[in-house]
Amino acid sequence: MKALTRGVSPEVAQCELTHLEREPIDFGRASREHGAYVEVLRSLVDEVIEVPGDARFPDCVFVEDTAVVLDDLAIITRPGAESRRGEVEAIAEALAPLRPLMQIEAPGTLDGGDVLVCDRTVYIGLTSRTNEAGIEQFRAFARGYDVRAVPVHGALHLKTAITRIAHGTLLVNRDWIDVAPFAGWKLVDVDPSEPFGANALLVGDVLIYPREFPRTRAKIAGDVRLVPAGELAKAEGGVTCSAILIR
Ligand code: CIR
Repeated sequence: MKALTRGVSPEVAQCELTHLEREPIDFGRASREHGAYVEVLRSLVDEVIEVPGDARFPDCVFVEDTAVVLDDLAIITRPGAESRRGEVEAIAEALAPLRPLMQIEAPGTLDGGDVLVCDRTVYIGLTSRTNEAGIEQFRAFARGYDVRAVPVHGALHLKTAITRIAHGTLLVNRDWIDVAPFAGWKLVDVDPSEPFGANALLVGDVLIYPREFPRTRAKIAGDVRLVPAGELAKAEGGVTCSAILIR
């Protein structure tokens, strides 16, 4: 497995914000945090492809939103936030040698943070960033996958509300989604004091998880690697957002 990451933009403090109030973001601290995350990833995958950060794109570290890599193709997104649309160019270039590329086009919008791939089932959040047209285009590209739209309320992305933490198990904050579409899965609820604790990154059998959510962490079994994620959380990012896994 490979992972693709992108450096923190020196302009990260000017990031998009939807549900959070703006707070100062320390570029140095955010970069150190990201460096620690990349090191953990490096210990779990064969190769980390690092695309440099870009001052033109404050949110570029959240590389997950720019592409979804499936077994036999990669779908380059059209991010819902206009300020982020230019991020896709460098990522398409990095992915071109690895997969045939498809591209979401206007009027479609889609952020990778809304796409939860579970083997051949793909759940896609309908959010302020991802619209019906984006999901329709994704479905047409992803032949052989069962693509299901999931409404999300009050969270930025589907994966703010739900992620996979093990084979057959999802971690969820039910305040933001109805869990009916996830029948058949074992569900672990976040601790109510840690609403942002549902975002975890499963790499093989190992879970990368923010060290800021100890109560939820205590509910998770298996091999968990804790990473600092507090500075980029001020930019509304979680641990899935900063990597694209290429299996
Ligand atoms: C944004 O609003 O687009 C960024 N500030 C945060 C994106 C986080 N990405 C993700 O959850 N996949």
